Amino acid sequence: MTVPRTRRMLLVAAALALTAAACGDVDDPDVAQTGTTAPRSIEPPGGGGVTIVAKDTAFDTITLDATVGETLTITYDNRDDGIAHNLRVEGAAGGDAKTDIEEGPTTRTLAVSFDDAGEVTYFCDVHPRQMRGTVTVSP
Ligand SMILES: [Cu+2]
Repeated sequence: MTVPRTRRMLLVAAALALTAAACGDVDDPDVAQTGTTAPRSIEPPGGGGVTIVAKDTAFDTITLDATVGETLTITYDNRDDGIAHNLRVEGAAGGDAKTDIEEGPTTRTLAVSFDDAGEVTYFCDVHPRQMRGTVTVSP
């Protein structure tokens, strides 16, 4: 007699635990919602975005991917204090796309698109040997 009774109590305890867990699940979304702020996004709507950091007269990113006809938005972050850099992307639709040559720190955005598949080069006009990379444009 004592064994079934113990089992029954364990079942009741288990059921209570499940109920408590279920209540916790119901409460969680409310807690998450009250703690959630408005979504923030630095990405422009509808376009792919990448960041290139210029530091110590070098790019941190030397390969990029793009697709013909799609806009690639590049955030160019020159972190070299007092050193002038820019970003020029050769072979973009309508001619080279480039930012102004400016001393850092400065951040600029460059939106580029490509009419043809293949590989194109990007570089800094001031330091074209040290600071350069390749965009692979897919059809
Ligand atoms: Cu440079």
